[in-house]
Amino acid sequence: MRMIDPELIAQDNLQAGPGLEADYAHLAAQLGRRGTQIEQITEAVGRLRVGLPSWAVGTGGTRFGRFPGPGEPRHILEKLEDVAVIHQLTGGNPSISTHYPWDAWPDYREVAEKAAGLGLDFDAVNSNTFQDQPGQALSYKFGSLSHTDPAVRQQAIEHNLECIRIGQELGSRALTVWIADGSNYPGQSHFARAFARYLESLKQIAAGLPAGWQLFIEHKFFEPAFYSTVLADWGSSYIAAREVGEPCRCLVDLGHHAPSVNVEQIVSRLIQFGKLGGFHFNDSKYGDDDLETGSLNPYQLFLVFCELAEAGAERFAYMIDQSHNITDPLESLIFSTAQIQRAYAQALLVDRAALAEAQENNDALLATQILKAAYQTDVGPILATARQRSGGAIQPIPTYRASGYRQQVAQARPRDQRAGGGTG
Ligand code: AFD
Ligand code: MN
Ligand code: MN
Repeated sequence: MRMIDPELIAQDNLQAGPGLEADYAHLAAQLGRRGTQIEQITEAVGRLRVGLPSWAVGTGGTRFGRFPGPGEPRHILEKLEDVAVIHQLTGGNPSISTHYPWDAWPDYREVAEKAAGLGLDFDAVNSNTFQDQPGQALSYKFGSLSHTDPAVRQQAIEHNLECIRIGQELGSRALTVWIADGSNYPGQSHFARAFARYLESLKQIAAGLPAGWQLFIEHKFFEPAFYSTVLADWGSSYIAAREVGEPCRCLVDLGHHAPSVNVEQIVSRLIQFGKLGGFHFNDSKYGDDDLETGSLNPYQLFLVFCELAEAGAERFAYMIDQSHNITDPLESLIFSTAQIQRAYAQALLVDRAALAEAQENNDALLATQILKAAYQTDVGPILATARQRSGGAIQPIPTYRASGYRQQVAQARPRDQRAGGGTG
C-alpha cells in the first residue's frame, strides 16, 4: 500500500527531472576528472538504510512544555503510516524502531502485518526503564539496571526480556538499552558498585537474546542525572560491551557528548576494537538538543562518515534520534535523512590514497585540504538521483507539502492529549 499517490510523485519528478539530469551529468564529468565514478557513489547512497524511531514522528517537547502539531499519530499503527510516507519520498528509511511500553499494542501480528503491507521492517526495539508506568510494582526513581535493590534490577531485566519477545514477533534483530541511571549529588552513588550492578544486569539481558540478535548500549554523560551517569561515556560503553561479550556493541548518539568532544575519533576507536554497533543521529549546540542531523555541524557528520566509509559503512546500524518541537516531524526526518546521505556521499569522495600519503609525509595542510575537497563537493544531484531511482521524490519536501498528507491526517486523527512524542 502506498500512502501518497505515486502519480503525484511521478508528476513532480517529471518537472524536476531534466534539470536533475543536467546537474547529474555535470557532476559525473567533474568527478570523472578526479577519477571517481559517480555511479558507485549513487548506488552506495541508495543502499544506505536510515532507521526512524517511532517516537520522532510525534511532536517532541522539553520539560517546559510541548506544542503538539496537527494530525499527530496516536499509536503505533499511525506511526507506521507516517514512516511509510517518509520512506516513500526518500527511499532511504525502510525501518522503524519501536519503544516499549510507548508502542505497546494488543496484537503484534497486526503491527507486523501493517508494516509489511507498507513495505517497512523493524529496527532495534528500545526498552524504557527511565519512567515509571501506571501500575508498575517498583519505582525507577533511583535507577533501574543498576539500582541498589535487586528486586528493582530484576523488574528492569524482565522488561528488557519482554521487549526482546515483542521484537521477535515483529522481526527485529536488536535491542537498544539506554538507561537514565546515575546520580544527582556527589556521594549519592558508589561509582564502581553501580557499574558492577549494571554489568551484571546487562549480562542477564544478553543471555536472553535470540541467536543473531545484537544488544546495543547507548552512553550519555548527563541528564536526567546531573552529577554522574552509570554509562557516561564511550570508554564505559566499550568496557561494558567487552564484558558482556559478542552480541553487545556500542551505540553512538551524537548528542550524548559534551560540546567539542571529538566524536569522530571515538567512532574510530570503537571500529578499531570491534565494538561499534551503530548510531543515533541528531545535532546539538549545547547538550542532548536532539536537533535535525546536520543542521548545525555538517562537517562533524562528514568526519564521522569518513571513519565509517573507510571501515565499510554498511556494517553498522543507522538511526535518527531527534525531538521535533516546532517543525512538522516528517519534514524534519526527510531533511535529516538527506543530511546523512550527503555526509556519506561526501565521505566516499575522499581521495584515500592521497590522504594516506599526506599522512605519511606529515603534510598537515594537504591532508586537511583533501578532506575539504570532498566535503565541498555538492553531491545534491547524487542524492536526488538515488531517491528517484528508489521511486522517491527528487524534491521530497515540496512533494510532501503538495501531497496534503498533513492536512489529511489532521482531519483523520482527532487530537489525543495523552499521545506523546519525542523524548524531550
Ligand atoms: C532519550 C535518550 C536516548 C534514547 C532515547 C530513547 O537521551 O537518546 O535513545 O531517550 O530511549 O532521549
Ligand atoms: Mn538516542
Ligand atoms: Mn538522547
